[in-house]
Amino acid sequence: MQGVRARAGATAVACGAGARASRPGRRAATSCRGADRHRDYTEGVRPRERRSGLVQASTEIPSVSANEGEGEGLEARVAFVERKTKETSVFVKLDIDGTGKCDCDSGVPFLDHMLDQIASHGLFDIEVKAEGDTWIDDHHTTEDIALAFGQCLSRALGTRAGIYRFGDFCAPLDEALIHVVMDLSGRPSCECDLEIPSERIGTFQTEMVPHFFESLSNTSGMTLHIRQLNGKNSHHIVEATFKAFARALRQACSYDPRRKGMVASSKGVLTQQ
Ligand SMILES: [Mn+2]
Repeated sequence: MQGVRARAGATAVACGAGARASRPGRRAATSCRGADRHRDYTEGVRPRERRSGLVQASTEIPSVSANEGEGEGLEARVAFVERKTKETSVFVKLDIDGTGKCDCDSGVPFLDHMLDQIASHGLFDIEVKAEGDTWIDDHHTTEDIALAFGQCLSRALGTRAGIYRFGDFCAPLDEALIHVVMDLSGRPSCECDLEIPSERIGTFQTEMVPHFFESLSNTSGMTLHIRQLNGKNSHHIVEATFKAFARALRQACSYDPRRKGMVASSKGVLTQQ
């Protein structure tokens, strides 16, 4: 059987909104708003959900004082995005500091199973409702959910001040062993090196796995490396990839108490302004 060797570089997304990445420079204009300290280390968080304007990305630079009193002026790291094109209608909501709840009805059953892995192992709350042109195939729906998820992540992270920024996790699933390394650098880049033996898992085309991650990387401003260290079973390989991604993302998003709310960058910014 012909293996799918997917080495994903930057791929221009097919159509639509201005918030999508453009090919040159592989940089997406994502927005950054709001505060960003981890709820676990604070009290009195004031939840506020940010609504995405899908087309315009805000260039507003938040004025967040890292030394504000603990629990004052902080916001929940929650965002949602609604995205409509002629191909799909997608709603994605993400709470970074969630409890692992997944309420996903993407119309692509295997993708729901994988989103459940992200929520469960990343301890994120994820809601996805999508209606897409799945009578053609799962491509547009999978891609657009990934784009919206990346946008949600970027918005929920705000300035990215105080977070660890880097994440690194290696997840086994039986014989499969997948290593995921990421940097929430603001720089979209995805190297996905998976050898998935079968072309489909159920009805899901396995070539959509690297495409999912490169789309997510583009709109979230994430540098992402995925390496398959071992694996024979396609379901195991893909599921271990999503588990490792979830744990690495949880690590990268977590608040580093030693950072004291400062941005983990010698340059001073982690956003794409
Ligand atoms: Mn499974």
